[in-house]
Amino acid sequence: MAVSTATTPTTSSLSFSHLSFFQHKKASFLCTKNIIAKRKCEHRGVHVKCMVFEKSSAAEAKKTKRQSVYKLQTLTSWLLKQEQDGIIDAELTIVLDSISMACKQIASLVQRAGISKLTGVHGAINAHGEDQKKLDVVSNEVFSNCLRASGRTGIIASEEEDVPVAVEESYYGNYIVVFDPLDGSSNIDAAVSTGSIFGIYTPNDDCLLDLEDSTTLDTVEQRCIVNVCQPGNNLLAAGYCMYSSSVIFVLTLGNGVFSFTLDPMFGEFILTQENIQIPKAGNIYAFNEGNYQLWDDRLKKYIDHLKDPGPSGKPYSARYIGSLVGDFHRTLLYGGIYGYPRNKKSRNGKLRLLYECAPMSFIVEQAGGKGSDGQQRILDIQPVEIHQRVPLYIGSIEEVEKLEKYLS
Ligand code: AHM
Ligand code: MG
Repeated sequence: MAVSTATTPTTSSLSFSHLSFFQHKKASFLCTKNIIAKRKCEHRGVHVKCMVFEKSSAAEAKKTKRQSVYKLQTLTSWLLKQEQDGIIDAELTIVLDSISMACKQIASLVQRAGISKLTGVHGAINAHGEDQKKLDVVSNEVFSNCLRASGRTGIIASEEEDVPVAVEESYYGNYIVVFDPLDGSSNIDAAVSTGSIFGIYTPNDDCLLDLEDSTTLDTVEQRCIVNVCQPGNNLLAAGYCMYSSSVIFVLTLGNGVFSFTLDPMFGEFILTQENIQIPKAGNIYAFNEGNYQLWDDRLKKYIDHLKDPGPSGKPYSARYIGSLVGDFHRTLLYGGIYGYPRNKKSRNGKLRLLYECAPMSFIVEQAGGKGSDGQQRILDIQPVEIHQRVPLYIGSIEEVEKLEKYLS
């Protein structure tokens, strides 16, 4: 029951079902059913109280609809709900929970990198001949430790390991996790956005692979490689965690895309966006245009077209962080296209199919977008090696299709 005093008539625009009033001095009012308190309790220079009753059924409905502002859905409780609904099993829930734990730890390491002297290079070179940053190495260890401790992961394949690693038999689990523990690590020392990317598969013994040089691999490694080399179509789950002004964990289990923001007050990921849909088109493009002269002429034409103001007088906007997770996250929310093309120097571009392009393509498709290598769907590509690179064009469906037309 709400009570208002007519000497200062309420400015509420709520409609009430009954109004009654008390007259303190002689006056006359209009107070009728289903009217707005301010308008109808006309005050004619005297003190009046209007007592307002809400219709009981409407009040009940309001009560049941109203959600407590203190009710938050954590990633853990959301995962348990997915398990209850039969979307994932208990094992996968544990694997995903352990990944979120790794991300929280990496977020804290990234944020404190300067303080903990974790900036700069580690001194080693990874499987791709690239200098490993200290945080690349540490993040890989954190990710691997969390997955091992989950006891539900059989094989892990990381950007930072030469070959997939079989988790010790005592901990043997079903799931295969592929990941890039810290993508965009060249941005770390400048405290610019970075992220972790992951994909989860079940073992697939039918996966065919040309193991010509298997003489150098022991049987465990062979089993790992065969199992890990699966097309993105087989992904059960994929996600990324962005370490930026907010720490954001984005996940798909194949039934839409959900986003969770790390609440620094109590260290939990909180559900902040459900069923994210990427805009069908968007006028932002993210390419490293420093490579323009190394690109194919058809791609150059496409980029020139984006820069052409055309009849609308408005060219596309260029945004490039140089961190796939950051560039992808913006594209997912605002629309547009992200591309890492092949060029004269790197025939297959730079990004890795298994743990960068495939998980991101699974996410974008779940959000209604598209991931392509320029000719074919990324999720259809059968990997032939763990660290295989492919060109990537990803984002709004209309933008990726327009690019494919230019390249065809
Ligand atoms: P990394 O996995 O070694 O960090 O490399 C991947 C990163 C992507 O995050 C980013 O989009 C791209 O490399 C940037 O490359 P470039 O500096 O050539 O534009
Ligand atoms: Mg990477």
